[in-house]
Amino acid sequence: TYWQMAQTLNPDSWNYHRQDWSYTPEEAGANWQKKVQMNLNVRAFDSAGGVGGTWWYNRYPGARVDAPSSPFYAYTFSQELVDSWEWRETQTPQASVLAYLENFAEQFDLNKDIQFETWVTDARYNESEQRWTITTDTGETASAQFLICAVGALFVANKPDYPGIDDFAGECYHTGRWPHETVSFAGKRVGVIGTGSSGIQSIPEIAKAAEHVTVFQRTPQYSLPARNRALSEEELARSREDWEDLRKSMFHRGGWPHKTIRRNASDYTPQQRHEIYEQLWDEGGINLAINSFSTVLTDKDLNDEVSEFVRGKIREIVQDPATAEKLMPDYYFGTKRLILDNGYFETYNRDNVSLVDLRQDPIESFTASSVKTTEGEHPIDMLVLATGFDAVTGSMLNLNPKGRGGVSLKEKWAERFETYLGATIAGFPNLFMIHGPGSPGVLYTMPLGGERTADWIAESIRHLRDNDLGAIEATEEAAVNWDKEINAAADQTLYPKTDSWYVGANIPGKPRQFLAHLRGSQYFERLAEVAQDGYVGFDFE
Ligand code: N01
Repeated sequence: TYWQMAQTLNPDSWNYHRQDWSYTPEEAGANWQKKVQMNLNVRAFDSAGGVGGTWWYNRYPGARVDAPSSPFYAYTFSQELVDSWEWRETQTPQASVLAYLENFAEQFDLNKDIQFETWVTDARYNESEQRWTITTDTGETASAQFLICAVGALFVANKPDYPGIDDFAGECYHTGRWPHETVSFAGKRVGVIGTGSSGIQSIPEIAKAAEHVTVFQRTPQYSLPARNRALSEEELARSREDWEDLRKSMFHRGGWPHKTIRRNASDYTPQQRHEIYEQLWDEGGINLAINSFSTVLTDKDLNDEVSEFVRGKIREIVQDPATAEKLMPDYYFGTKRLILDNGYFETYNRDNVSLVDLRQDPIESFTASSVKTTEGEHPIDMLVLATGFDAVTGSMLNLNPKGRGGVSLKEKWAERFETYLGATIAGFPNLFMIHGPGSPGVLYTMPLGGERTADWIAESIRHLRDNDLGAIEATEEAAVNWDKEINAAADQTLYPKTDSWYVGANIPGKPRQFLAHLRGSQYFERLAEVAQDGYVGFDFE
C-alpha cells in the first residue's frame, strides 16, 4: 500500500543493502519461494493474441506503469532475467513492459504451453475425479487437477450505458481494448469520458495530435507529476548488484526495495509540513503519498491538508480559474488509485482542450456525431472511453467456474466476494487465483505479487503430491474470517469512505466491499505461515 511502498527512484533513497531484517522468508518456513522443478504439465489459455495481459490490451497513447517502477516492476526470481533486460525510463512505457514480457516468455520457453486467442467458456469441477474440465470457444476440452485463474484484476471493460451511445457513428475505443493499428487523431474532434489513470495518461497525448479534445469528467482527481526521466547507467548497474539482497528488500517493503520515510505529522509545524509537501511534489511520483507522513490515509485532518495542498497546485497550473475549479478533487487524497501524470493539468491550458463537468452538466444522450449534455451539444468524430473496469472480481465472474455441487461463482459471490487468502474459494477445490479479491493485488507490485502467489500455489500443489492428497479446499469459516479481516483493516483507513473501484462503487449494483489486502509484505508472510502450519483453514481430500 502507498505508505509501505517506496520512494521513487531517487538514488539517495537506495539504502536497501544495509537493512537488518528481523524476519526472513526462510525463517518463517517459507521455503516455498525456492524454485522447485515439479514436472507438472501446464496448459494455459489466453484470450489475447500474445503474452502481456493488461500490457497487451492497454495500448492507449501515454500508457505507462503508474508506480515507482523501473527497474523493479519485473519478475525477481532469476538473476539471468534481471541481467538480460535494460530498463530505460523511471516510468516504463507500455511498449517496454510488453517487450519485457515477450522476452521473458521466450527466455523461459513458455509460449509452447500457451494457447492464444482462446476464451475459456466453461470450467467445472468434477468431485469424483477431483479434476477440472475446461471448455474453450475453439471447441476444445481439457482436463486438469488444478485450475489457476490469472484472469486479471483490471480486465472487464466498464462501458457507460448512456442513451444512444451505440448510435454514435464515429470511431469509438475503450482504453483497455485499444486497437493494435495506429489510431490517428489528426484533424479530429475527440471526446474522452473518464479521468482515472487511463484518461489522465492519454488525454495529454491525444491533445497533442487532435483538432479538439472535450473531456467529460465525473469525479475530479488528484494526480501527481510523474517526473519521468531516463535511468542512468549507474542506476541500472546498482539495480542489479546483490540481487538476492535487493530481492529480499522488495519482499519486506511492500514490493519495492526503497525505504519509505515514516514521519509523525505532529512533530512538524504546518509550515514545515508544507515545505515537505513542496519538496515531495517536486520529486514527483507517489512520494507525496508514501514519504510525507505515515497517517495520511488514516488521519482526516492531515489528509485534508495534503488534499488542499494538491488543490493549490492545480490552481497554480491551470490558467483559467473556472476550469481549475472544475478540476478540484473533493474526496480523501489517495483513497482512489493515485495517478501519476505527464502534464495532465497543463493540458487544460491548451486552446484545443475543453472540460465538461458532468456533475454540473450531465450527459443526456448521444447522437451519431455528438454528445448532448444538459447545457449543450458537443460534436465529436471520435469517442475514447477511459471508463475503467469491473475491477478485481469482474473477470473471475466472467469465467464463472462451477465448483462443488455445480454451484457457480456467480451464485457464490452474489452478495459478497469471499475468498480465503485472496487465492482460494470455499466450495471450489483445487482452484487458485492470482491477484484475486482479498489479495494485495493492485496495491502491491503486480509482477512480484504474481510471482510470490504462484510460488505459494506451486508449493501447495507439491504438498498435495507429497502427501498423496487429491484436493485442497478452503473452509467456509476461514473464508468468512478472511473477509472480516480484510475489511476490518480497510475500515481503519479512509479508503472505504470514497466511492472507488477498490470498493466496487464504479459498477452499478456491485456489492460494496473493500477488495484488496492493504499490507502486501504481511500478506506474503501470512501465506508462508499458513503453509508452514500445515495449511490452516484448508480441508484436504
Ligand atoms: O479506470 P478508473 P482507469 N460516466 O476506474 C469515469 C490501473 N491502471 O482505466 O471517478 C462518466 O480509475 C470514472 O468516474 P468516477 C490503475 O490501477 C494502471 O483509468 O467513477 N464517467 C473515472 O473518472 C487504475 O486505477 C495504469 O466518478 C464515468 C474513469 O471513468 C485502474 O487501472 C494505467 C462513467 C474511470 O477511471 C483503472 O484505471 C491505467 C460514466 N458512466 C490504469 N463510468 C498504469 O499505468 C466511469 N467513469 C499501470
